[in-house]
Amino acid sequence: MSFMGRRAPQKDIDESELEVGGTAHAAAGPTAVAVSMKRSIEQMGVRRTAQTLLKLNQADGFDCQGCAWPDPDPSHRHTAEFCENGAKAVTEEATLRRVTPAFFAEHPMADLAEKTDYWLGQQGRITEPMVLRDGATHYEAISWDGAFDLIGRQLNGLASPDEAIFYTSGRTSNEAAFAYQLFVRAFGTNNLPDCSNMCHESTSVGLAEVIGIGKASVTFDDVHHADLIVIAGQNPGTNHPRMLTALEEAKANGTKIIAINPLKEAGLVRFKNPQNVRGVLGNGTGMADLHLAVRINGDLALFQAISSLLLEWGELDEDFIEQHTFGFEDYAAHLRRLDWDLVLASTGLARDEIEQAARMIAASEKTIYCWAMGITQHKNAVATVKEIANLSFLRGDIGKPGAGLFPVRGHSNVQGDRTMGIWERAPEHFLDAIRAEFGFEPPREHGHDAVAAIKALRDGRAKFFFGMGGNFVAAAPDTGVTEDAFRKAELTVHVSTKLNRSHVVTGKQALILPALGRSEKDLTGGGAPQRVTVEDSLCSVHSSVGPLEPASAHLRSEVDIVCSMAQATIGDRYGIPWSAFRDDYSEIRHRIARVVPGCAAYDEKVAQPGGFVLPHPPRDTRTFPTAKDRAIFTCTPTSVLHVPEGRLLLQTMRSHDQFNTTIYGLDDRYRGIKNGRRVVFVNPDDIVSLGLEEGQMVDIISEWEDGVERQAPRFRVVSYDTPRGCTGAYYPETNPLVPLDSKADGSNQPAYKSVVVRLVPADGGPAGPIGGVGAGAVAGGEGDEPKRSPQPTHLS
Ligand SMILES: Nc1nc2c(c(=O)[nH]1)N[C@H]1C(S)=C(S)[C@@H](COP(=O)(O)OP(=O)(O)OC[C@H]3O[C@@H](n4cnc5c(=O)[nH]c(N)nc54)[C@H](O)[C@@H]3O)O[C@H]1N2
Ligand SMILES: Nc1nc2c(c(=O)[nH]1)N[C@H]1C(S)=C(S)[C@@H](COP(=O)(O)OP(=O)(O)OC[C@H]3O[C@@H](n4cnc5c(=O)[nH]c(N)nc54)[C@H](O)[C@@H]3O)O[C@H]1N2
Ligand code: SF4
Ligand SMILES: [Mo]
Repeated sequence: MSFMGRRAPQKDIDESELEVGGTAHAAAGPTAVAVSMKRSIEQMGVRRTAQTLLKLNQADGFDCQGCAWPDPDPSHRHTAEFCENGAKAVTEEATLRRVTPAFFAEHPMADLAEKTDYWLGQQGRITEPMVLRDGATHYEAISWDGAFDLIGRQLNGLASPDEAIFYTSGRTSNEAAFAYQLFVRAFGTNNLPDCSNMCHESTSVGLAEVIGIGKASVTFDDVHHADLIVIAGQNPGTNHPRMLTALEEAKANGTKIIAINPLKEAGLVRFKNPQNVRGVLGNGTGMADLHLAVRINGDLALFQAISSLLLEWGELDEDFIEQHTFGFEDYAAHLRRLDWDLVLASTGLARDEIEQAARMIAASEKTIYCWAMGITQHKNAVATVKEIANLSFLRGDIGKPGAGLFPVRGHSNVQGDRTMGIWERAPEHFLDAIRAEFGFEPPREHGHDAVAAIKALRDGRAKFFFGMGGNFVAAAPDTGVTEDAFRKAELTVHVSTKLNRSHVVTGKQALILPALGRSEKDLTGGGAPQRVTVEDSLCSVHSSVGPLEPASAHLRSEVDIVCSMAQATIGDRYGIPWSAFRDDYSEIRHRIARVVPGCAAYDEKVAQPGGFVLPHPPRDTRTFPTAKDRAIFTCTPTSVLHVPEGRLLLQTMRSHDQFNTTIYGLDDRYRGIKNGRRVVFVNPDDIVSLGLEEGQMVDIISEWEDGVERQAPRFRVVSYDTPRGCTGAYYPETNPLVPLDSKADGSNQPAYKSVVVRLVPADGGPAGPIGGVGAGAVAGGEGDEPKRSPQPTHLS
C-alpha cells in the first residue's frame, strides 16, 4: 500500500484560535448586513463601498460576481439588491490592496508556495503581467506583448494543438467566452474543460438525456407561485443567499418547503430578511416545513421511494404521462419492485418520514425541485438527477406555471459560458454553425474535460495549460496528483484578478495575466465603456457594466486578452477580425447572434433593461428534444454505498466565509465555527464509537480501490448534528482526499461528496482542552448569531 498526500502549507495548520459554539438557528438578519459592510469598508473605504454596492445587480449596473442566482424583474428590484456574500465577492475584487511587481520581488516562489489560499487571496489585486522563467526563483514583470509572444511561440511549438488545455472558470463573460472558444477551435482543439465539469456536469448530462436540455425549466416568477419547493443537496443560506428572499416571498403566498440535507443548514431552518422589519426585529420566517436528514448519497433511493408511493396511491398526472413521456410502463414496473430495506439503509430515514414527503408532493399541484452539489458530486449523481426528473414527470411538474426542475448553478456565468460553446463536447450543430459563420472546419473530436485534462498533463500528453479565471490546482480533485501534473507542463498561464495556488504550483514557466473585474470600467477600444453579458441559472441573459476605476492601468479585459492571444498565435488565419472584436464587443455579439441558438438579435436584446430569456422547449411548450421526442423515464437500481466498519462517508463543502477556493475569512458563522477551517464535523455517537474525543486533532485518510491512501493532516473533531456514518469538512483543504478516478458515472464529475475516510489521531494530538470561550468568541446577543452552547468549546 502506498501513501501520499499534499504537503499542506504549514500555516494552514494548527489554527490555535479556533472556537466552536452552537449552530445558528436562522440565516442572514442584521448581523449579515453588519458583517458585509464592515469588510467592504475595511477594504474599499466608505465612498467606494457605496459607489459599488449601489450598482450591484441593478439593470444599469453590474452583475454580482458571486453565484448564479437570478435577479428579479427590473421593476421589482430593491435599492440594495445583494446579499452578504455578494458584498464579500465584490469587496474581494474592489479591494484597495495591491500585488505589485515589488511584492513579487520580495516573495520568492518557495515562500509563496508555503502560504495558504487565504493569505494569497488577501494580498490584493494583481497589477501587472508577471512571468516566472524557467528555473527562476521569483516572478518578474513582463510586457503584455512579451507575454503574448511567449504564449504564441509555445502554442505553435506544440506537436499537436491537442497538447494544449484551455480551462474556464464560470465568471468569464459571454463575449470573452465566445471569442475564447472560437480561438481555441481555430487553433485546432476542443480541449475546453471548465468548472462546470466539477459542478453541475451531472445535471447537464442527466437532464439533456431525459428532457433534451441541461438547464432549469422554471422562470423566476414560478418560484413565487409554487405550492411546494423541494431543496435537495443545497445550502442556499450560504451559497445562494438571495434565494432565501425569494423563498420568503413564496412562503408568504403559502408555499411549503421540503429540505433534503444531511445537515440542518441555518438558511433551511429560518431566515431573517435584513430588508424587512420582521427580519430585523422579529423572529424571521421559518423555512423548511419538513427536513429529511438523508444520509450522504441516499437521494436516489429517497426520490425513487417517493415515486413508488405516488404510484401506489395513484397520485399521478396521467395526462402528462400519456402525452409527453416515454417509458412509463417500464418505470412503473421498476418501482413496484422497490426494496424498502435498501431504501431505509441508503437514506437512513424512517419510512414514515418518506411518506410524509410523498404526501406533501401529492398534495401539491405545482412543485419545484431545486438541487446543487449535494446531488451532483457523487458516483450515482447522473442517475439521481434523472430520478428527480422521473418524479417531476409522474406529477406533470414541468412546463407549467409554478413548477419545474431547478438545478441552481454555482458561478455567476457558468451557464452562459456553456451556452457560448465552452464545452469539450460541443454538439455538432454548434460546430456546424461555427463553420458556416467563420469558414473553417472546427475539430470534431471531443476534448478533455477537467479530470481528463489532469491525466493528460500527468501523462505528458498535454504540455500547456491556460486558465481563463479560476484556481484549477486547488479546485481539482487529488491535489497531490494534480499538482505534480501541473509541474510537468512547459507553460501554465492564468488570467486572474487575485493570487491563488495555481500561480505558485506551476509548469516550467508560468504567466499571470491580470484582468479587469466585472466591477470595473472597461475602456478597451478607447470608446465608451464596454458592456458584457451573462446568463443566470434561469436562462436570463443581461448586461453588466462596471462603475469603478480599474485596480491598475495595466489591466486588460478578458476579451482583449483572448483577442491578443489569438493574434499572437494564429494571426489572421481564417480572417477572424480579432481587432474589431476587441474594439467593440458588439461585433462579437453580432456573431453570437448568428451562431448560438436562441440568440437572434442578441446585441439589441441585451441592450434592454433586464435583458431577455433564452428559449427552453420543455418549459415553454412541453416539447422535449430528446432521442424519443418526449420526456424519458429511466430506471436505476437502488443501492447502498458501502462504507466499511470504522469508516465514515465524507462530504467536502463550503463554509459561509469563502467563495470556492477564495477564502474570505476563517469563520463559518451559521455552523458555529470561528477562526479556523481545519475542522471535521462528526456525529457525537460516531465520536464515541470511533474512540475519539471532541476537539481531538486527527488526520483524515481516504481509502480508495487503487490501494493508495490519501491524507489531509490535522483537523479538529467537532461534534455536529449529521447522520451517523456521515461526516463533513471544508473544500479545498480536503481535496487531497478525493481520488482522481472517483467520479460520477456518465458525467466524469469528481465525487467530492462521497469520500470514504477514517479519522486517525494525529501525532501529539490527544484531545484539545475543552473549556471556556476565549475573548472575542462567538458573539452572543444577536438573534441570528449562533446561540452560545451551554458548554462552548475553545479548542486550542
Ligand atoms: N458564498 C458562496 N456562494 C457560492 C459559492 C461559495 O463557495 N461561496 N460557490 C458557488 C458555486 S461554484 C456553487 S457550485 C454553489 C454550491 O452551492 P451548494 O451546493 O449549496 O454548496 P456546498 O457547500 O457544496 O453544499 C452542498 C450542500 O449539500 C449537502 N449535501 C452533501 N451531501 C449530500 C447528499 O448526499 N445529499 C443531500 N441531499 N445533500 C447533501 C451539504 O450538507 C450542503 O448543505 O454555490 C455558489 N455560490
Ligand atoms: N472538494 C471539493 N472540490 C470542489 C468542489 C467541492 O464542492 N468540493 N466544488 C467544485 C465546484 S462546484 C467548482 S465550480 C470548482 C471551482 O473552481 P474554480 O472556478 O477554478 O475556482 P474559484 O475558486 O472559483 O476561482 C477563484 C479564482 O478566480 C480568479 N478570479 C476571480 N474573479 C475573476 C475575474 O473576474 N476574472 C478572472 N480572469 N479571474 C478571476 C481569482 O484569481 C481567484 O483566485 O471547484 C470544484 N471543487
Ligand atoms: S445571491 Fe448570489 S448573485 Fe445574488 S447577491 Fe448574493 S452572491 Fe450575488
Ligand atoms: Mo460550482
